[in-house]
Amino acid sequence: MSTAPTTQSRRPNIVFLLSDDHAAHAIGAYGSVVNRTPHIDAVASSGVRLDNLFATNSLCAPSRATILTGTYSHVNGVTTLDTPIDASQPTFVTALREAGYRTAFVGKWHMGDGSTDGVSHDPQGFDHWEALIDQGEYHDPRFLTADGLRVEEGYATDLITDLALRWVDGLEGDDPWCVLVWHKAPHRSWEPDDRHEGMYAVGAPGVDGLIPVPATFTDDLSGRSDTARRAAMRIAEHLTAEDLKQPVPQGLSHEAEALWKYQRYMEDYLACVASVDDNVGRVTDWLRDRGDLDHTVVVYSSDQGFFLGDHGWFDKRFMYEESIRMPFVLSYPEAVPAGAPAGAPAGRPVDRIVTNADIAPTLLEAAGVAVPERMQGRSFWADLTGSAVSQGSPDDEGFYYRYWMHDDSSHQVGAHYGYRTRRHTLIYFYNDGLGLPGCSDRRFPAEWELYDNVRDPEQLHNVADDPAHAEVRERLEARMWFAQKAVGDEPHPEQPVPRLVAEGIFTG
Ligand SMILES: [Ca+2]
Repeated sequence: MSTAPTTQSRRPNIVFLLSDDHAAHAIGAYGSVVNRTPHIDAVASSGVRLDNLFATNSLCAPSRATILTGTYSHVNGVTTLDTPIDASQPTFVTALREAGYRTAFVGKWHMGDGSTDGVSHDPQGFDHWEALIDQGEYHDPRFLTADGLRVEEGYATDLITDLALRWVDGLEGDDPWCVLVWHKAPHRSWEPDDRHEGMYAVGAPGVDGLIPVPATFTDDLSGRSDTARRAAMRIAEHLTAEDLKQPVPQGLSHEAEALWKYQRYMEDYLACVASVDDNVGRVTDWLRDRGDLDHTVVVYSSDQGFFLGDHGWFDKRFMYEESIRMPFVLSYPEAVPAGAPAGAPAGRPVDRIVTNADIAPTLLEAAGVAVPERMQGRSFWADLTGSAVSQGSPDDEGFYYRYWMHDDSSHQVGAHYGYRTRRHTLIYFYNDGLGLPGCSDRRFPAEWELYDNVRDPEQLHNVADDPAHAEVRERLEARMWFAQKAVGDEPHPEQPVPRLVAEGIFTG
């Protein structure tokens, strides 16, 4: 083996593993009490674990578009599931390619295919791409490529890994490469492969009880907005026969039936995760065998979080913690020091607030490639290498969020935007689809929510109208106003101008 080159002389390869709807609280490194993910944990253990990385719009296609382009939904145009991407936009991948990287995409794209009015939605900027169509299939999936559509026999998570590794193995020469390995799992309808199906069911090897139920499972949402209560994401009421795959036992009480459905849902979800985890292990083993592990940036993340029975829900969309927090672990031994504190879950924790818009500039900085002007996110690479100089107080950190897909027919979550700091989450439900594709045309009254995430980490107490929080709410309304403006978005026309802004007391 030759002498290890320095990071200055050799640019890292990049393997970006992204899954779909994998909540951080179903990963060992994040302290999961419901499952085990030894291979994802191993990536964290040899590097870092981001504890406050948030989706700016907690939905599949929008998050993917933000991850690729480093821009917010209103800039990249992918606001809902029915607004396919203009794939000619610059992305971190096109920038890598222009800088000499070989690039490939394999797996779930989900930002449209074909073209509309001359705008192409198929992957661009990749030397090679093989993309599932729309949501894709778990079993014997169809892949769209530059040569057309074909069916691959097998299980999507295994196949996506196979195809990605095959592409890299076929490369010649020393130029660095970047491959996006974007899984369909563990997205609804949670279809495990034969190897993992039933592994969390009572009676399976090593399983001695039911999957633990989250503390907020029976949350009745009292004190919260009507918007929260309208959402059609209750495990007890809204999982379908296709989701559950088994007939609901007769004669159960409402409470027992909810618990039965929770168990059913989680058994399949976690079995899908187990397959993803195995495949993360396949990738890291393969890198190690090639002698590439030390100079490859390995990222494991998910397009958003997910409710795993939290507040009685499945799915995501809402600007609540379980939905917006994205898992993100990264290893790159040549430049990113490892070292979890003793007794802590795996991975050196990085707790600065960052978002999915920051991922693209971060990966570009890791590769030593200039960040295109258009990107709105900011690199957090220095936090990963440990060279970050503290900028301001953590109390000054915050990020702007917006969920656009108002009242879609299956989930019925109202459109909202908000601002989250370390301490608080402020949400304004404007409840208007604004005529966007995928939204209903029903309107509902605007509503506010405010949570103290330190005193109330489970977000059970909406204090938006609590006089004791009036001052903090006014300040947060003003900060949100300017954060929205800073990224070039606009408030809903019916939102009142915050008093501190209107009176010129807070000027951003
Ligand atoms: Ca998703």
